[in-house]
Amino acid sequence: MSTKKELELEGELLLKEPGQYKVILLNDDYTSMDFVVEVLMSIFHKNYQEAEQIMLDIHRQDRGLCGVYTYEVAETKVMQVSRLAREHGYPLKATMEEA
Ligand code: TYC
Repeated sequence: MSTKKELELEGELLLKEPGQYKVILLNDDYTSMDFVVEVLMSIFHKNYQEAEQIMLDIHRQDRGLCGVYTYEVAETKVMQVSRLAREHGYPLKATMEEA
């Protein structure tokens, strides 16, 4: 059982600290490696070396962390990935999960 004080503190924390969400990029057999590097640089603000490393990790391990953001920012990045991929004819997908 939580005391009134504990519930109040919990409520304050929930108000003050928005949840953090991981944006994960998924591997597939069709998206080009160069395009994934471009996505990581343009949407997730990685430099070329970081982007290439993350892309290779995803290629080998099937998924990879692109960044941790608030819910709305994470949701926007997931949508930007699917839009850019669709525009270029690639099936690349990103998902988000609670950090
Ligand atoms: N597996 C892809 C290929 O061999 C490259 C790739 C890497 C695709 C990362 C998606 O999130 C991805 N062309």
